[in-house]
Amino acid sequence: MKGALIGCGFFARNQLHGWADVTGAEIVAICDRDETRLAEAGEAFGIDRRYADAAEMFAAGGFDFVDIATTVPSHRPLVEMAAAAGVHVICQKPFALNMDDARAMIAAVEATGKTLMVHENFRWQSAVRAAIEALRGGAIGTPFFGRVSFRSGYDVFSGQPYLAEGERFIIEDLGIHILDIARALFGDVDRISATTRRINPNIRGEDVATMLLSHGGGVTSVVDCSYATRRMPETFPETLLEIDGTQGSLRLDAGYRLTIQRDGQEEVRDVSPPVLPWAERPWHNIQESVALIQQHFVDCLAAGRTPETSGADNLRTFALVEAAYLSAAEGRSVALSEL
Ligand code: NAD
Ligand code: 89V
Repeated sequence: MKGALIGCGFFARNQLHGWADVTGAEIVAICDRDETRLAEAGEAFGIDRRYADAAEMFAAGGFDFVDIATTVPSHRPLVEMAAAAGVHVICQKPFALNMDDARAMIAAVEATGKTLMVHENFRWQSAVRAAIEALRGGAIGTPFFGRVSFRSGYDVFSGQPYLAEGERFIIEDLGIHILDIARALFGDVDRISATTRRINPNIRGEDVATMLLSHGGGVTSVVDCSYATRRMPETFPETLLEIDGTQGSLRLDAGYRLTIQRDGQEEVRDVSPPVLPWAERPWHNIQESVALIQQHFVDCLAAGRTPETSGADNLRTFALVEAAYLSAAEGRSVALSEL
């Protein structure tokens, strides 16, 4: 399959490396309205077809899918352009500015019969995946409690300055991943309560969020996120897990250590992600998950399957983000059915 990528910024470099590793797909064209970034990416990855205007790239065609790696304000126009061009679509998270835009993008691609996947890669991190597979395989029986936790003091603003500028920050940018992991582990959510705080005075949005989720299948989970946590060792960008089930318990601790206890026995596994040749610590965890979700997309298309984080699936993660902000603003628990 041939692909085109739009947005050659901070994170797209990982996506371009990921595509170079994927079996069954290659990137043949790139687009960025910033000519310097476009030229740098083109040179670094040997891609000659370069466009400053996405409409021109779609008009020229010659690719089966588009990978949209821009920030959220451009997602809807670009996804709609892709739908009009009749290509498969991958779109970065956060998928949309609001639920209406998210629904419109899903409908636009659905009408073409093509596939839409949101690049929600955290559930593809190999350590998280090991926990998901153990849980789905019944390693601790039926889960009834979970904590999905991401607490860090890492400076994300130097690489992504826009994160300091938005009215919304941690739930929209990072919490969205952690909420998605909670969904991957425990299923869909009926209600959510959230509190938020801003600790760092140099940013606009909230940098701490604590959320309580009631999952339809009976699990209660706590999803807690912070970029204001001073801890040693610094665990960025690890998601830590603590899960109780009817037959045992599972923990994913700092340092990618997975512990499963059942029937008085304990199994401890090192589930550290590999550092791919193009990756660097501490980002290697996220970087590997980029290549894995891209391969998943290609494999799904080849097999006629729907990707795990399809647009329709991700709408339910995105709804959790909206519901969490509503809950924090109004100081009440929010039913997902309200959205
Ligand atoms: P960035 O600002 O560094 O890069 C975005 C690029 O898109 C810029 O170069 C910009 O010029 C270009 N662009 C924007 N609109 C365009 C348009 N209409 N046509 C052509 N080019 C356009 O942003 P980033 O940090 O790379 O983040 C991009 C997206 O990736 C965001 O949605 C962010 O949340 C997401 N992200 C995801 C992860 C993850 O692990 N999944 C990690 C970091 C960032
Ligand atoms: O995954 C992300 O969207 C990133 C980061 C991990 C730094 O929050 O913005």
